[in-house]
Amino acid sequence: MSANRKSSNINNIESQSSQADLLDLYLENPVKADEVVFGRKAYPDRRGFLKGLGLAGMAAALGGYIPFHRNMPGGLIPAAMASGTPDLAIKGKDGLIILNDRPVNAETPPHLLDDEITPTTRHFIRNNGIPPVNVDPEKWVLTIDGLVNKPLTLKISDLKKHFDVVTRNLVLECGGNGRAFFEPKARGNQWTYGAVACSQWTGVKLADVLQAAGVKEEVVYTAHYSADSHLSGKPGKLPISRGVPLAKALGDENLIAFEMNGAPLHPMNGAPLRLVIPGWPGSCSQKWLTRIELLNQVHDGPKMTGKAYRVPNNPVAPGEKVDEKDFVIIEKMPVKSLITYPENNIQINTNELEIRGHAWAGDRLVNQVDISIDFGATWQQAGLGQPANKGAWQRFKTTVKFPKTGYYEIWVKATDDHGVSQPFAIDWNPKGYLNNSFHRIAVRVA
Ligand SMILES: Nc1nc2c(c(=O)[nH]1)N[C@H]1C(S)=C(S)[C@@H](COP(=O)(O)O)O[C@H]1N2
Ligand SMILES: [Mo]
Repeated sequence: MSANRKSSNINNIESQSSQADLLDLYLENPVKADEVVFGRKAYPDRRGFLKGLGLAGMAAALGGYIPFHRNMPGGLIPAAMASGTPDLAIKGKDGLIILNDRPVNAETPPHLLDDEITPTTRHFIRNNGIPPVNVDPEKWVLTIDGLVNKPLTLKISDLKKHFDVVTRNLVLECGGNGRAFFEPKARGNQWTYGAVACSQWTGVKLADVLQAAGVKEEVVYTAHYSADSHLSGKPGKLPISRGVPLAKALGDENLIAFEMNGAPLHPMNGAPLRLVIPGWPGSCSQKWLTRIELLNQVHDGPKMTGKAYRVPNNPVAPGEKVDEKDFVIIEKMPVKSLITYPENNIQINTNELEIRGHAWAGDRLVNQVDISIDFGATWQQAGLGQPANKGAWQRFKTTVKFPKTGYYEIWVKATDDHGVSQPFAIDWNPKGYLNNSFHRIAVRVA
């Protein structure tokens, strides 16, 4: 193929639509997308070259011809895409940083989490497998079974008809949020700060639905099942199936949700139906929910056993090997906070600056938030709001005064209602969970 023909190919592709097509294809069927873009059989060996339509599509998506396209390894996420260029945003998402394309995992930069209610466009995505496609909300069925008096099969319309519908702001945070800062490195998605959100969810209370089915005396744990498929493509193999102790499941804060911020759920956030179990690792909040089973023992589904979503039962030194039997399941998430204004690395010409953000503390309340501009030598207490409801985050706000020009770091530290504060150092664990060390941003005063 001549160079001319190549460039005319690119010109023929209307930039906007091919970006959307390519991204949609990656979201719906990454194997196929890689085949189209990188040539046949890009998976599992991830080799092959960008050519033909794939090259044209990628070039259009990136906004220009790629002179060294022959050097691009199969499956490479272009840096332009990985850095969250708005052009390449996932449909219905805005400004997320893509960490992985298969499965899709994307986090939100802290300054885009400034709203009290996180817009759907900015809610992070954490997928363990491949989301279902062509879901029909009218036909969706949720089964409640296991150790119940009366198994239930409920359509979404039944949920709306037979149960109280409630709306709540609820924090979802991935257990691995902050993993990127572990040293030695922990394997898995390298989340920095933005695998957390507080959207407004509408649905029915999990407790009401379980009570309606009649929880048998011997029940101690739930098991959650969904319609996404395993990366291997093996039929019937589940990417993830977790659960919670019955006492948590019966908490008034948990929802079976069919709306997010007043609209149907985003396809990547579990449409048409999901659990939202605030304060516990996000993995407890099964997306694309099809079934809840009640058990007389701790659930043993994928990502419940071994070291998944577990931490050592005693503190360990960074890098220390820990025996599998010494791990415990993560329950409530620890106290944490995030500066959402200003953005990291800003330069200002005044000596006063408003600082704001959110704080949250698993099943607890946040009692105090402190800010330091001198690397933790002194702290000033910030104003702190109440949560909109149980499970929502709390707004903090304060104004800091800089004594002179120069480089500063703003540090934030929250304390929960049991007097437990965020640590400065990371409590290292082998899988990189529960990093609630201080959030810091840089400010240059000119
Ligand atoms: N069915 C299903 N549910 C799931 C997951 C998944 O991969 N499949 N990921 C879990 C994890 S690990 C997290 S942190 C949250 C993330 O929710 P979000 O993608 O809507 O932000 O969903 C949880 N529910
Ligand atoms: Mo997660």
